[in-house]
Amino acid sequence: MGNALSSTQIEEFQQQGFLAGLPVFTSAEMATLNKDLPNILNLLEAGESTKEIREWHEASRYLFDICMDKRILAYVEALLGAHFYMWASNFFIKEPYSMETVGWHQDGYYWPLKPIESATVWIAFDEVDEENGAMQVIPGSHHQGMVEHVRQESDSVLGLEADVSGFELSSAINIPLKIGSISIHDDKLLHCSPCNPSNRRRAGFTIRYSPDRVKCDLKINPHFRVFPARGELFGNHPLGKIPTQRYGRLYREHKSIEESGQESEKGFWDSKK
Ligand SMILES: O=C(O)CCC(=O)C(=O)O
Repeated sequence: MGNALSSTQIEEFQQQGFLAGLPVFTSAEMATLNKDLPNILNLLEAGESTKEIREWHEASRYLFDICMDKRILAYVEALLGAHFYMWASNFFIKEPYSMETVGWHQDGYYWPLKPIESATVWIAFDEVDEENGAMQVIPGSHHQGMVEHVRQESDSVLGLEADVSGFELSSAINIPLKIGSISIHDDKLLHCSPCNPSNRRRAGFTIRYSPDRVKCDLKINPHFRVFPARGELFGNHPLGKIPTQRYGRLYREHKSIEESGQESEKGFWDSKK
C-alpha cells in the first residue's frame, strides 16, 4: 500500500522526534466519538479519575476501533515499518481550570520494553492549544538517549520526572491540534504538558505502538497483551482478545516499571539508558 507520509515527513519525525497535525477523524466522526465518550467515562467508579482508563481497548470495542483505525495505522506503518502491534491506550483529560500537569518525561523510561523504539499517537478529542494545556516537546531531544528520571513533588500526574537540567527548555514548543487530528511522538522524546487554566476541556487519547522486535519483560508487566496492527508478528508476544462489547472496562493493577516496584531495581533502569 502507498505511504501515508511523505519522505520529508518521515525525515522530520526522525530529526525532530514527532509529527503533528496529521488529519484522521472528520468533524462528523469526532462528534459521534465525543457523543459516545460518556459511555466510557460513566464506567469509572466513585473516586476514580480518568487516568484509570488505561488499556480499556481490551474491554471496549469503541476504544479498540479507534486504536486500530486504518488511517492511524497507515501513518504509524510509515514510521515504525511493516510489522508492528498496538498494546496500550489511555486518556489524558484536563477539565476546565484543572491544575493537573504532566511533568517532563520520556515514555520509554516507564515501560518494561526493549529496545526503546515505540511510538505514541495522541488524538485530539477537543481543539487543543496553548491556552488549554497542549502538550509541549523539546524537538530533537530523543537523540540524547534516555535521561535520569527522579521523583518530584509537583502537580504532575506522573510519579517520576525527567532531569531536564541538561536541556534548553526555551527550545520547547507547543503542539496545538485541531479536533480529530493527531500527533505522533518517539518514546525517547522529552515532553510534558502544563495545567489547563481555560474554560475549555482538553482531552487527548493516546495509543502506543511497537515494532515486532520490541519485547516486554512479562515479569514486570504480566498484563501485557498485543494486538497485531500491520504485517506479521514473529516475536512470540502474548496476544489480546478483541473485545465484543462496545463499552467495557478493566479492573487491573497497572504495571509500568515504577508501578511494579521495579524502580528500586536499578539494573533495569540502567540497562534502559
Ligand atoms: O496529554 C498529555 O498531557 C501528556 C501525554 C503524554 O505524556 C504521552 O502521551 O505520553
